[in-house]
Amino acid sequence: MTSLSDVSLPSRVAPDGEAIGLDELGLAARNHGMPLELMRHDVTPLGAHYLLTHYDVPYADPRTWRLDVDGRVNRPLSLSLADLRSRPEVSRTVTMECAGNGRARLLPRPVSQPWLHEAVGTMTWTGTSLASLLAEAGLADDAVDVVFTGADHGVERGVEQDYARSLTVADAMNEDVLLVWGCNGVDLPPQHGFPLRLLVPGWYGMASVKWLRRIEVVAQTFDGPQMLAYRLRQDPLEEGIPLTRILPRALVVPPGFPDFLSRRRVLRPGPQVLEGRAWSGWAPVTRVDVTIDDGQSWRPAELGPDVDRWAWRRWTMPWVVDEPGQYVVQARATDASGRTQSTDPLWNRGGFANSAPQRVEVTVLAEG
Ligand SMILES: Nc1nc2c(c(=O)[nH]1)N[C@H]1C(S)=C(S)[C@@H](COP(=O)(O)O)O[C@H]1N2
Ligand SMILES: [Mo]
Repeated sequence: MTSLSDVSLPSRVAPDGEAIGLDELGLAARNHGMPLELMRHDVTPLGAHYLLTHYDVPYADPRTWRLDVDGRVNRPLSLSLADLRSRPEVSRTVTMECAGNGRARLLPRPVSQPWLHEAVGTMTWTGTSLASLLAEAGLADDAVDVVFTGADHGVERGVEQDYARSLTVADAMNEDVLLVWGCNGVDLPPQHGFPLRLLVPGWYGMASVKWLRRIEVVAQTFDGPQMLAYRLRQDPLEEGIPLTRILPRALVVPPGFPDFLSRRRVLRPGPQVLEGRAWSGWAPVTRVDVTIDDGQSWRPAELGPDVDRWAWRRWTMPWVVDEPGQYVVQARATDASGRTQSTDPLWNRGGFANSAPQRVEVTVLAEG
């Protein structure tokens, strides 16, 4: 072993019949999902939000940590945590979802973090506006992209790198984008980006760079490896379509009680209320449809209050279960832009943006 290509292979699609392997299990154990029953909470309890960390969680000393803002700016800045915290504070409740959510359901399966449906969470994030910081630094006339670099370092598909992602100047100046140091009322935990992360509401999680240490304004389009990786492609060599905003999705709080191993749901007859959450990064959710017969018939659910522009919305649907037997419950979200969850998974090599509906298999027991 003398080169990085000996330890880091190109991306791969599992051949027919290849089960999830130990590499994928290792990733799944590090990067946990949110238990779906916790969707009963408007805000995901601390520690239960999903996690996705490509490399290692870096160690940061808050006393010496600094954020550098440089490149094509008129006044480069170097800020301590105290400098940042003295800026006007904003808190927003935001739903974040990994672009790979649903990947393990694709056939053939792209080999990577094998999410089922649980790579989502909603926290109340506290920080300050990115746009006002960039305005203070003053963007040069030739500014094109803003590059955000984390303190974490690794190798991926043969390329050694710091995790880095960019936004165009227009996207970075959007007033919703925040630099955050807190979540759910506490300092960011190390695994969520301590001491500072970017938060890009409405976008898939990869845009929200954790352990942020540098913001560099550049005069050309940034095409770092994480910009090239998060694209929808059928073929590894094609240019592909960059992932940006979150497609609409609804999930169901699994009803009844589970079997330990299969997670199959068990219910006793009687009145039930099915519930869940729905979100979209494109436009507010306007409709959720629910089926209990595996898609033969759909009925509209009732929507709960719109809590925050970028937070998921609760939905409910009464269900009087009178016949013992097997049921398959699914939910589908539609947003105000007219986007709706497709029932056919959108297959792509990266396994991204698979918003095919969750199928919840339910066994209703005979009375008694
Ligand atoms: N520096 C850095 N930022 C990162 C990542 C990372 O590995 N390193 N992972 C990204 C991805 S793919 C996702 S989905 C979100 C996950 O954020 P969370 O772990 O706080 O839920 O962080 C993003 N930001
Ligand atoms: Mo992700």
